[in-house]
Amino acid sequence: MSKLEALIFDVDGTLADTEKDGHRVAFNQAFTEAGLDWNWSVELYGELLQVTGGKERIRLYIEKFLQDFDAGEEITSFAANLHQRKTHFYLELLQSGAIPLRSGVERLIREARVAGLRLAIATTTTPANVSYLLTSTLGEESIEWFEVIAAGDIVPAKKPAPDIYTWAMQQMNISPDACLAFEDSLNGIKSSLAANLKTLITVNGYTSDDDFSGAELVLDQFGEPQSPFTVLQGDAMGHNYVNIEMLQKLHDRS
Ligand code: XBP
Ligand code: MG
Repeated sequence: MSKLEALIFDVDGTLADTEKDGHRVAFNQAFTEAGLDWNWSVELYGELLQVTGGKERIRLYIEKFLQDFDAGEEITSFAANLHQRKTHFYLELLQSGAIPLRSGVERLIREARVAGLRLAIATTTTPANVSYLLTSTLGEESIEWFEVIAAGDIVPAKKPAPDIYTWAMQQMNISPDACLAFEDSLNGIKSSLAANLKTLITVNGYTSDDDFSGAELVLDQFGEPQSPFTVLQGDAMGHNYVNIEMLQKLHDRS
């Protein structure tokens, strides 16, 4: 059994609760700016989250709900242009500090650095969204803390395909059994398990009913010493907030 060497984090829903009050709001701002009478409610957005990738989500919406929609141009370029404006609005939200990191995330990242663990990111979201989230919450230098930031269109197939995790590990020249993955959704765990990664889940409002079979542990949050997590599935081995000692035990247990 390899020693735990690296932590690979998903972004949306894991590092921060970005979907309901972040991405969804930015999509609606882009629709309004484009003069479209589209509005993705919290509920509808939850349905559209079945597909990863913002451009892909726009296309799903059109194909599923607006079959006779005439974009006036090729749908792929229409979706890409609309998505670019959505990203502009999302980055504004991040810069405003509207989207904080989830409970325990900053503490765990800092503890991992002290412990000498390698850090990486494997996400479907647009690369700029990652750097803006990190710098707006952890400061400018935090981007350097992550050896690899694997994001968005860098791979041909997005989650639930394993590509983004496999690509990140190739860049790090590391094998899955020396890593742990952190995810929040069914698409996410399908991706990390297909990449042969032990996976710790923290659920959120959109994913609490997802099937996390195969996860090492399912929690409501990483937690803090004064605000413990709730175990939803698996054995936390007597711990009540996620720290490096717990992760090493999780990694080493068969
Ligand atoms: C979540 C996604 C992303 C975001 C929106 O990514 O599926 O598409 O919802 O970001 P992950 P973009 O959970 O893998 O971090 O609009 O930039 O795609
Ligand atoms: Mg996610």
